[in-house]
Order: sequence, then C-alpha cells, then structure tokens
Amino acid sequence: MTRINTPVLDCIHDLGDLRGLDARDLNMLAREIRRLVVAIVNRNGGHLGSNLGIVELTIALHRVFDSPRDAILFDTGHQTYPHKLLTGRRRSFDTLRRPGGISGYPSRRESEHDWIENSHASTALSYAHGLAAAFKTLGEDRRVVAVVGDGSLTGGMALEGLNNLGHSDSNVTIVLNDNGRSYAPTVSMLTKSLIKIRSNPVYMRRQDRIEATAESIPLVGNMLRRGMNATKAAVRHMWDPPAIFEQLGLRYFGPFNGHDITGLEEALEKAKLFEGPTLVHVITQKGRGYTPAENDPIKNMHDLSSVKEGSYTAAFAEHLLDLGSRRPELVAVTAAMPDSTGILPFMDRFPERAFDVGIAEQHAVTMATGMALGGLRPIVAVYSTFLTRALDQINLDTALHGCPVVFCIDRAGVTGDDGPSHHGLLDMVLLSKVPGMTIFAPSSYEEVAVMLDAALGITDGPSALRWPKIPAPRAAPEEVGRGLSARRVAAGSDVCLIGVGRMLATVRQASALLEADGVSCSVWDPRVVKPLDPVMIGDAVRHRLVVTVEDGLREGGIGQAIRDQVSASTEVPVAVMGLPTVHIPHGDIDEITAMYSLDAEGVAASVRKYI
Ligand SMILES: Cc1ncc(C[n+]2csc(CCOP(=O)(O)OP(=O)(O)O)c2C)c(N)n1
Repeated sequence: MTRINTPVLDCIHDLGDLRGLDARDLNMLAREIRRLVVAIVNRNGGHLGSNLGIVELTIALHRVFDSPRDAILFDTGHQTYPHKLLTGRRRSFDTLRRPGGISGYPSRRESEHDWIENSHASTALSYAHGLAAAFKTLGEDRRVVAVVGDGSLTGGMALEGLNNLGHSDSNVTIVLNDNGRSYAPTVSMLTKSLIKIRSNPVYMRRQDRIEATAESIPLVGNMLRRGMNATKAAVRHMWDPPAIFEQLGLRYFGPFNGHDITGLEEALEKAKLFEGPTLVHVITQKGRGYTPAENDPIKNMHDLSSVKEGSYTAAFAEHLLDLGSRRPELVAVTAAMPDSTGILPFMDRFPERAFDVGIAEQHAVTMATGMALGGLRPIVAVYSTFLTRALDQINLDTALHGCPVVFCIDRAGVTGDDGPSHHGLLDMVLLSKVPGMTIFAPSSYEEVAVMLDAALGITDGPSALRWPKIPAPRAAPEEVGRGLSARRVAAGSDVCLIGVGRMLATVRQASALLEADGVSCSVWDPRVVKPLDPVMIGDAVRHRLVVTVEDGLREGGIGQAIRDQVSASTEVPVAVMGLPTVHIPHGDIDEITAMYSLDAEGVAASVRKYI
C-alpha cells in the first residue's frame, strides 16, 4: 500500500488492506479510529466507552477471520463503530445516528459484514448457534464468531446460548469482551470470578506457564484439535474460575490483553484451530484512550445522553427519592440501567433497597413480583423497548398473581436516534391486553409524581407509567389531574381531541389551528389509558367527531379502545391516529412524528379531512 502522510484509515478500502498492515501502522490505525470515534460521538451522541474499548479487538478479528464469509457477530451491537470504520463506512461515519445517516447499530442494509441487525442484548450466541448449524448442515466450511460483553453475558438468552453451544459442540468462537462493566459495573457471580483473574497480576504469567506445561505433554497436539483436552482441563481446573466454561463444554482460552493486537491475533488464530465451541477471554478497558471516558464511571462510558434536567426521567428520579424516605417498603429494580432510567439517586441513598439484576428484564419482572408477594412495593424502571421482552412475565407472573408491581417505563414512543429496535411503540398495545393492568401516560413533569402516587395506591394488580424521551412540559397546579380521572383541558362543541401523554401538547396546538378556522374543539388528557375514564367517553360522544392521537402503534392501541367504547353506544365517528405497524428507522423525533402526521399540522389536516 502506498501511503504518504495519509491516515492509515483512509488507506483501508477493503479488509485485504487491513491485513497488509505492519504493527506500527496497526497501532496508528487504532489511534486514528479512537480519535474519530471520540469526535463523532461527542457531536452525534452514541456509545463511547464500549467503542473505545473494542478498537484493537475489532482490528484483530478482521485480520484473523474472513468477513463476511466468516460471520462476525457483535452482541448488542452498540460497540460496532470500529467495525463500521473497517468495513466500508469510513466516508459516511460522520452521519452516524443522524437522520438518513448510518445506524448506531449493525445494519444489514448498510453492509454485508453486518450479519445481524441487533441492539437488544444477549442474542448473539443464539444467532451464532443457528448460523453454525446452517453452515454445518449445508457443508460449508465457514467460521462463526460471537463477541459478547461481560454485561450481555448476564442475560438469560446468553446463558441459554452458552449451554446449547457447549452441548451441541457447535463450531463457534465466542470472544468474551470483559471490561467489568455493563452500563454500571456488571452484576454477576460469573463476572466476579472473571474479576479475580483480571485483578491478579501474576495470573497472566501463570497462565502462560500452564499452557506451556500442558502443551508439552505428548499427544496434546492431536487432542487439542479434537476439542477439550482433559489433561489441560484438569490442570487449569485447579487454578481457574473459568472452569465453569469448560464444564459447559466450551474450550477456554485466556485471559488476553484486549489492547495488544499481536497477542489477540495469536489467541484468535489458536482458537480458530479447534473444532467445537471455544471461548476466548479478552480483558479490555472501557473508554480506553480518552481520559474523560476512562475516568467517569458512568456518564462518559455509554450513551452520552443519560438523565437530562427537565425530562420525565428527572421528574421520576426526584419523586422516587422523595418517596424512598417516606416509604420503607418501596424498592427499585433495574435491569443494568440504574443511570438512564433515573433510579441512581435512589440507589445512592438507599443502596439496600435498590436492585440491579443485570441485563435480565424477564428476571427483573418476576423477581419484583416475588418482592410484592413478600410484602414490598417494587418499582421496575425500564425502557419501553426492553420491557416488551418480559411481556409473558408481566402477564402471567405479575398480573395473574394480582401483584402490585409498578412499571416505570422510559423512552416510550418514538425515540429517535437509535432506530427500529429502540422505539417504544409496543408497550401500550401489549400492556393494555394484560388483565388488571392500569396504565398512566403523563403529559407533564408534574403529572409524573401525581401518577406515581396514584399507581402506588393500587394494591391489587400491576400498573405502569410510560413517558417519552423528550423534555417534559411544565404544568401549573390547576393543569394537573388526580387519581384515575381524565382531565378536560378545553371545552368545545365540534371536535373532541384526545392526546395521549406527550401528544396532549400536539392536540392542543392542533386545536389552536382548528379554532382559527372556526372549528370548535374540546381537548382531553386521558391521563389513564387503561381503564379509560367513562366521564371522558361520555363527553366525547356529544361531538361530531372524536380524534385520538397516541405515540404508539395505532393498531390495537388506545385510540382503538376509545373507538370501541364510543361506538358501543353511538354513531359518532372516531379517527384514530398513531404509528403504523412497521419498523421505523432512526431519525429526528419530530421529523418522524411529522412524517406520520402526528404533529399539530398533521392532526389538524386529518380533522379538516373528516369534517
Ligand atoms: C435487553 C437489553 N437491555 C438493556 C440494554 C441496554 N444496554 C446497551 S449496552 C448495555 C451494556 C452492555 O454491557 P456489555 O455487554 O458488557 O458491553 P460493553 O458496553 O461493556 O462493552 C446495556 C445494558 C440492551 N441493549 N438490551
């Protein structure tokens, strides 16, 4: 490759170019990637620490394996910026997470090197198992590599995957990217035993000696190729906490320094020689090479957007803290996201009453149910998109048992930059089908506290509050509702506009536009979307038209429930506005909502069309 004063990164047109680099250029490349990641994430937002920690590992993976012929899967997918930079997305990288730009996660549309389109954690081992089965069945000699973080390894699916990979003897290389952290420090006994290794400076040297001793034993060469080596396993068993991996049937290698490209390549080459599943344990440092990210335990490590002042999340965090001192039976549960869901202040103040269960939403729900059965008042704080993983648990564990678990659901509705997997469009549709569930949709900062109090007043079943990512409008005392009642914001005669949660602001603006045209509008804030307030329905039916607007899927949503109730007794037409049942790409929240006519102009235009 000819390169005079040109960044190494700019000379990589395909992975062949990467394989041609020498050690000096590789280190230079790692520095360039870091610099670019820091610059773009500081501008566009996104996951910083995880991407800075995985630079050398990504380089090594792409030099050792033959992507896309070999499938390299990154669990969760939030750490694929270096992978994107090496696989043809250097030129478009500054559009990361921007409307129309490249995605913050792997995307099959972007590249053949992105085998899976993920972002929910703990799935890569299952995909890997399936791909390995497919390649084997089709007689194709291709490798499957799954890179999984210690945080993502706490998820139930990852543990199911480990169990099955070992059992089926699948030809998969698992790379455990172990930085000791999820968003917060990883919650797991497995991780604790990994930490013992990481924090033991003599381990690496001793490990080398064990490997050398074992490899000098006659016949080992052959045995190695066949998979687990009993002699070596017995030797390492005496020393190694990761014996658990070997007991699961995975050949364990490591630990290796995740920032030494040459060492990583040697380790991966070695692992590649084995038939059957192997686990290469790599120790990395989150935030590597960027002091603010290395130093700040949470804020700069992950998504740069955690709790923003004036947000719904901030309102929740504030009130939870207040409730904590008054109600000793109140506990908070999070699935690895204490910071961005707003329970961190509560956790700091009442550490014995805050439970981070790891990336384990299903466990979180059933565990909270157990807490309720035992007499506590659990609050599960979770993002909308991750809660939907645990619907079965909510339905059959929490609701069937009539347990008063309160779900505080953040990032509901269109969330913007993170794309199809992170929009929270399903929570209302799904939760409204759970018997006995009460659902609150706050329309202002002040409503969050009032609704949380009301939810805690429900003792015979689950309840949920769902709020969006956007700043929360402030409300005067007379603009805040009470209990389970809907609130009439304006009284008119032609059209009844019902705006769910954040959509209240939109229908108010639409109402102003319509009033200017001479259309008299009532405006309702339903506040509680299940069960619906009969007073609101009673008022709605005296209009010529009812229009409902929600930031969730239209099909099966709250508007359709309102329409059912209105049409049970009258002929009044109900126009239901919400999002279509499609996977919506990443983009600006306002632009996406406007695209589906869920802005003031769109709502007003729909009303005009009807009347
Ligand atoms: C099911 C699910 N829950 C929560 C998240 C939010 N989340 C994104 S990355 C992450 C931490 C992942 O930790 P780890 O796998 O160790 O990777 P690291 O960022 O440390 O490299 C979490 C909790 C998610 N993506 N999926």
